[in-house]
Order: sequence, then C-alpha cells, then structure tokens
Amino acid sequence: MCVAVRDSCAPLLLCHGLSWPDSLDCDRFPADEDMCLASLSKEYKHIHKELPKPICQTCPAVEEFFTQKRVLDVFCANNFAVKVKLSKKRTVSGDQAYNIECQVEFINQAMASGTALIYDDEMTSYKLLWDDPECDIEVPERLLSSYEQLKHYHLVERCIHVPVREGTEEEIMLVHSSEYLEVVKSTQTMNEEELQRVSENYDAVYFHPNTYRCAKLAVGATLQLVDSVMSGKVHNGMALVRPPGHHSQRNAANGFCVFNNVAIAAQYAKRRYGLQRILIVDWDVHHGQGIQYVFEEDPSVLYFSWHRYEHQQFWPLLRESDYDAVGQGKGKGFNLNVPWNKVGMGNSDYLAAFFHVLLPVAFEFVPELILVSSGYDSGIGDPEGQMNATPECFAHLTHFLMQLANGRLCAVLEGGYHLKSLSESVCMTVKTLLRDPLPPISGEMAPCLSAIESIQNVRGAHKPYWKCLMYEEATPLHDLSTKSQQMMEAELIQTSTHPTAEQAVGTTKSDEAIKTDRFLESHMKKILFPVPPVKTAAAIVSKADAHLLPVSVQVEMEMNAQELKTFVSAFDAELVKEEKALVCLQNVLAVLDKILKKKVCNGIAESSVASVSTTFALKHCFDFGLQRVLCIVVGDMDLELDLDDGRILLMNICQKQQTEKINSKYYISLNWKEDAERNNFFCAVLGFILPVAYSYQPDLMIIVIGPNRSLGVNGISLLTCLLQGLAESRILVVIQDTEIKLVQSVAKALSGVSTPDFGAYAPASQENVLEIKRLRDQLQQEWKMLRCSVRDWISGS
Ligand code: X5A
Ligand code: ZN
Repeated sequence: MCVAVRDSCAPLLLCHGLSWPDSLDCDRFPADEDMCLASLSKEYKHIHKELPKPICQTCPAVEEFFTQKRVLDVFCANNFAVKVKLSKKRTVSGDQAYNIECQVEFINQAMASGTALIYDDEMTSYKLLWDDPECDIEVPERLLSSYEQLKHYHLVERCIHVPVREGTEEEIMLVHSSEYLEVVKSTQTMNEEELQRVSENYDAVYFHPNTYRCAKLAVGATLQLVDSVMSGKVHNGMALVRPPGHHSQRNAANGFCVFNNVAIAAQYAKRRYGLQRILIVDWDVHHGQGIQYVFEEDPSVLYFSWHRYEHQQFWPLLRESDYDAVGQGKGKGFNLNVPWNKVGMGNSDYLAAFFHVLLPVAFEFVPELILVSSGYDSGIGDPEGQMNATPECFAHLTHFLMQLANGRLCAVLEGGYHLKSLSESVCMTVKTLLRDPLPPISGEMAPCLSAIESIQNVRGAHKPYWKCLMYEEATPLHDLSTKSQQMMEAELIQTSTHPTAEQAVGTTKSDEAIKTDRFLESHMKKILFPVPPVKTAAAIVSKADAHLLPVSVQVEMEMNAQELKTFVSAFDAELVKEEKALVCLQNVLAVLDKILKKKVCNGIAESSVASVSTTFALKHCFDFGLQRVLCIVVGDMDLELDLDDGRILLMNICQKQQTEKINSKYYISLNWKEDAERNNFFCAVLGFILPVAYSYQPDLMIIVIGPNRSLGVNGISLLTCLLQGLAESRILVVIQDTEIKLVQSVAKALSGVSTPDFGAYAPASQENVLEIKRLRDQLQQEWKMLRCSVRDWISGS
C-alpha cells in the first residue's frame, strides 16, 4: 500500500515542483498494508470536505473516499494530503487485482494566503527611440509610476515578492514560431535604423535593443506568477510587465506586444499542471486578437474580451472582434467578445457585462485558473480607450473573479497609458487581491443603451453554447443606436479636411489628461477608507462551538447586559423578561454595533428570534444615521417594516408564493422553488440579486436566514461572497437555527480565509428563469443594473 501511495504520488508531487519527503520514506516501505496509515476518524470527515479541488487533472480521479486507509495525519505535517481509492480490476487473464488510485491535494492550498507581486525595473530598460505618434504612449514610466503608487499605499510590503526570470525559448514557442523568435532575437544587436525597419513590418510596434531581453522577462514573470499560484505558495498575484502581450501572434509582434505573455501562460499551465479549464479575462480596452487566434478552436481556454470597437472603426479594425466571433470547431462558445460601439463606457456598463455575460458563463465553465489580461486603458482618462471607468471599478471586477477557480487568479499587465489612472487602477486591483474591503463603486448605476445592445447581442450569439443563456432571445439586433451616428461621423471624416493630427493631440489630449489627474487626486481621497482592524466577528449561541470557526474570526463573548436592557425596554418591554430572547438580541446587537463603529467589517450572529432581532438591528442602523440598508431574508419570515421611505430594501427569497404582498420598489419577493441541495442559484444571484443590490448601493446589508429556506449552504455562501463588494463589506448575517455547518460556511465566506466551494454548477429550471425574467421586467425601471436587453431599456426609459 505505502509503495503504491509513493509511486503514484511522487510523480504528481514532482509536477508541483516538490519531491517526495524523506520523512515518509520510512522502513515500513514496502512493509505490510497500512502500517503507517491512520484510519479515518469521524472528526476528519469535515477536513476532507474542505480540501481544495484537485489541480492536477492528469492524475486518476477519486470517485469514492477510501476511508480505512488514509495518510492524512502523516501528510498533514508535510502540507499535502493523499486521497486513496482501492478498486478491483480485472486483468486480461481474468484474475482479480487491486487498482490503487491516489490523489495528492495540497492542504496548504486551502490555507495558502498571500498575494504575489512580480516586478523588476529591468523591464523599464527599453523605450521608443524615434518619432512615432502611434507608439509614443507606451513608456517605461508606466511601470515606474505603478510601482511607486503601490509603494505609496504600502501595498508592496504586504505582497509576497516573487523574482522574475527569463522565459525559455521552449516556453515562448508554446505560442510563437521559431522563425519569429529568431527575428525578435536578432533585434538585440541592431542599430536604430535597422530597428526601425523591423518595426515597420508590424502594426503599431517599436523595437529597442533591450526589447528582446524585456520580452523574455515579461514571459518569465508571468510564468513565475502562474507557478506561485499553482504550487499553493500564494492565492493570487499580479505581474507588472512590459512589453504587454495580448496582441502578439504566432508570427508577429503587434500593438506594442512582442510575446503573448498570457497566452503562453495558459499553454504552460495546461502542460505543466494538466489543467483542463482556464479562463482568460481581457479587460484591456483593445481586443486581444492574439489570444483569440491562439485559442479559437480550444475549448479548454475560455477567452473573454471587451473592447472599443465602434463598428470596426477602432484599432485593430478587425471583423473578428465582433460579438459573433464565438470560437471555431470544438472551441465554439469559448470565445466571448463584447464590442463597445461607443466611447465613454463606464462603471455600470462594465458591471453589466460582468453580471449578464461573463460571470454566468464563467460559473458554468468552472475554471481551474484565471488569467487576467489586465490592461487599464479601459479606465478613465486613457487617451486610447476614451472610456470612463474609475479605479475602484477594477477592484469590483477583481473581486468577482476571485470567487472563481478557488481564488486562483493571476493578473498580468497589458495596456494603460494615462499614468495616474493606470497606477491607481493597478493599486485597486492589488488591494483587492489582498482581500481588503472594496470602496463603493461610484456613479449612477445604469448601463447605457449601446452597452446593453452589445450585451444582448453577445448573449444571443452564445445562447446555443451555455445553459445559463438557454432562454435568451437569439435574433441579433442590427439597428444599433450607434449606427446612424457612426455613418455621419464617417462621412464627416471623408468630406472635411482634418486638423493636423499633432494639433489635435497636442492641445486636447494633455488638457484632458491634466483634468483626469486632478479628478483622480480628489476621487481617490474620497473613496478610500481606513480598513477595520478585524474582518469578521461572530456571536454564537453555543460558545463551545467557537473552535470550529476560522481562527481569524473574532468571537464575541460579552456585551453590557444593562445597556442592552435599557435599549430593548425602550422598544418592547415584554422582551426584557425573556432571558433567552435577550441573549439572542445581545448576539445580534453586539456584532452590529462593532460593524457600525468600524471595529470589524462584517459579522455573523445566531439568534432564535431572528425576526425580532432584525427589526431591532434595523432600528439601530437608522439611529446610527445609515441611509440605505439592504435586507435579504432567506426563508419564511414576516418582518413588520415600514418600507416607504427607501431606507430599507427588503428582498425575500422564499419557496411559497407571497400572495398578500405585491412587489414594489422596496419590497421584492423572489420565489425560488427548488430543493436546497441543488446549486442552481447562480443565475438568481448574478442576474438578479447582485444587479438590484448594486443599483441600490446600500450602506449596510443584513442577510437573515430563517426557517424553510430554499437555499442551501452553497447558495448562501455564494450570496455572502458576492455581496461583499458592496457597503465596504459591511454585512451582518443573522441565522435563526443553530446549524454549525451553516455558521461555519458563512464565517468562512465573510472572513475570506479561503474561497468557499460553491458546489457544482446546476442550471436553473425554466420556471426559475422565468421568475427572474418576470421580476426583471417588473423592476428594471427602478433598478437599472437589471437591464440586459433593449426590450428592457425601451420599456424602462
Ligand atoms: C497593449 C495595448 C495598444 C496598441 C494601440 C495601437 N496595445 N494603436 O494596449
Ligand atoms: Zn490596450
């Protein structure tokens, strides 16, 4: 047995860069069965549940847990565990034999914490040597100022520094041809004239004698990041690299890009770690056509890109950047393009694309790793993008992606040409990777018509490939609101003589840039806030269960009983007499008070009188001066609340039809009929609850979990995790029945110690989808982030 364990695990370990630990090479190899195997005792069962999903897919799957033979104890000390399965197999000769299948899982992956930051100032050692107005925005200061700003916010010291290395020729050739590699290599020794000549062979590219060295470092930095995340050394990380990569192709440099860092990383991760599903999110404002070409026919890499398109009038001017390029052959459905046909897209447009396109598909895809082509030319003030997203928008985008792939996320810099906007956005991304609470997202939460047209068209184009889009309208919109304007502008360009490009650039651009500088200076001061010293507080009925919560959770023990009595008696004299009810109230108010006073971010409280507790909690919130509280009630519970003034938005997720109450702006009843064990809740959270919550912009959220809940632990975790982007993560979860498993999961979700497993994706039933559609029709006029088709928009405008 032991030999079998070693023989099957050692190669696996090796592929994670670890060798078989000497301590396990004991005399008992190859002794009798199970000498060094501890049998599985009851209390280990939950540990098994919490292990991360296997990341090496080349190893045999374990269908069933082999309980008797387990080496967990021994392996724990070595940061990994083995699951073993014994199965009978028949040999050709017909004899019986045993097949032992093992799987190594890293315990430290579940406990890994930390964010890698990869940066080396050597990547600032090349620049444009001649005049070229198209290329002069890609400057070394892009890296320098980003890194400076990270230092300014003390984010560098909070990250784990990982050194860069050169990517090898073999690695580069995972995507590029050897001929092209030789061309790039040859530029090292060229003089300026020769460099200029090579550069002219490509679109929007310049070479410098140091370009080759930096391009190899950019590849190597990206792969170092992938290795750090995949080995469990860190959860996630960011690589600040130059040159960028997403435009470069097998045989060509393009758009400032030399080697395709992210595409190489995806191929590398597939090979080295046997990954079967990688998600690439390209939020750069340009279409990463280079990445699209590499993975067009590959269903194991899902590529998402939004980009300034303007009916193909914007660089790189490609037909295949439109929404109908869905992938080819086996890769159909795995290429998602969201073309922006107008400039000026902002926070709400980007969020809408996430809620209604990327996130539902991504949760259905179940990626094992996320690579972000992290370009910030989609941010405000960028001369290329001309978009409006403010830096905290990238915090929210990052936060959503962190809920996938067990939190394994690698962000790799691409574009971004307004230095201040770029560096603030980089900081917001890194800060979020470090799990700080997010600043509220600014601006009116209402996507524009043109954004919704694009979103509707992508959803339609992908209807055949994704269950979450099954009930979509499939006919594409051809009469886009931007078309006529586009024609007029095209005509103007043809008929009028242009002002010289230089004039236009020289005056307006720098004025614009200075304006953005000033705006961002004050904007960042407004939105950043001190982070409470403790993330999560818990007040539970049975204090004996405290050890079952994540260690970082602060358990609330006492509250001034006299203070509470006075507070309660002013409200309800009867209650003061009931000792048990008082204790429960005490739990809820103790946690809430800490949240309001910013001693903790969020918290959880058990209360057998959840509805009374919630009423009290709400009153306490308003006494404290809060303006908007989002209250989500899961299960059956009657709350007598005054919902007219908009200070409370009450959402009730329950099984039974609430006939007596009708939906209104501030009272929403979501009928969710499904047994709690199925994970079909994704579409409700992404397509309905999140959009409403983001439209409302609460100051605090209370999630109340009552009896007869129609959501399982997974659904509740998902909800808790995703809502944390709002209200500076101020969430109070009140749980009625004392169910330690649920308390544990919620505490885990709130504290962010690790990304909970939301369970396998299950599509929602038609009934459920129709319920969501019905609610969306009813409410999209009030809560505009719900809009995802033009029909919604017209009826609502
Ligand atoms: C990486 C990147 C943009 C090239 C623009 C050329 N490239 N007009 O943002
Ligand atoms: Zn770009």
